[in-house]
Amino acid sequence: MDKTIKVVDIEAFIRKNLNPERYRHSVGVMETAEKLAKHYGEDVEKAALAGILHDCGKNCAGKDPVNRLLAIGYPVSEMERLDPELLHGHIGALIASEIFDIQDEGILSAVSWHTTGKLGMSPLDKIIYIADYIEPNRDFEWVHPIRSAAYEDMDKCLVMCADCTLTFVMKKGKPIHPATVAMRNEILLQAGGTKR
Ligand code: DGI
Ligand code: FE
Ligand code: FE
Repeated sequence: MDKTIKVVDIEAFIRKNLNPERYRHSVGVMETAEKLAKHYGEDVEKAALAGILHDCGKNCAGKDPVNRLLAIGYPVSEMERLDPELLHGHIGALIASEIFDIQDEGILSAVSWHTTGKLGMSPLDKIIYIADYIEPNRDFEWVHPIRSAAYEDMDKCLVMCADCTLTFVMKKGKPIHPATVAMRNEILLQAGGTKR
């Protein structure tokens, strides 16, 4: 199937299944991911598809995300069981593959891990993680320095996004997903210990 037809189909699915704000956010992530991909010399079509798809697994409440993921061998952790919102990326990848026949591992990975990040992030994983933070509809205190860093130093920007998520999660008194800590440590150690 042609990429343009796929994006139109996916947009229609998201418009129907998610609320208008989430639809606008998804289009914003798609467009921002395309810009980042162009800037960093990555595949623009894959970035667009991963961007429009990234939150398609939202609203999976009541649809038993835990058992759906256990059934395909994803090892759902205690934290994810208690807070299934953490699983919407993995459910999104399932929907992408089952409903839209997206079989590209790079796209599926970027959708799966966009909430927590993971060890060994690919450039496309990083683009979607960052685009989710900086798309034009996002408006919060830390977004401005994160937006400036996005086109200067992708890894520095990734750490800034992770710091922001970790601060948000800690303020809420919730447990921190180990994949975010692993990703942040890995990037910082690759940079010799710090990105500041
Ligand atoms: O889906 P979005 O709102 O666009 O953004 P997202 O996929 O980054 O999801 C954000 C949600 O995930 C937000 O409600 C906080 C939650 N979250 C992210 N990291 C962690 C987390 N929740 C917990 N408990 N622990 C985390 O480490
Ligand atoms: Fe999300
Ligand atoms: Fe999102």
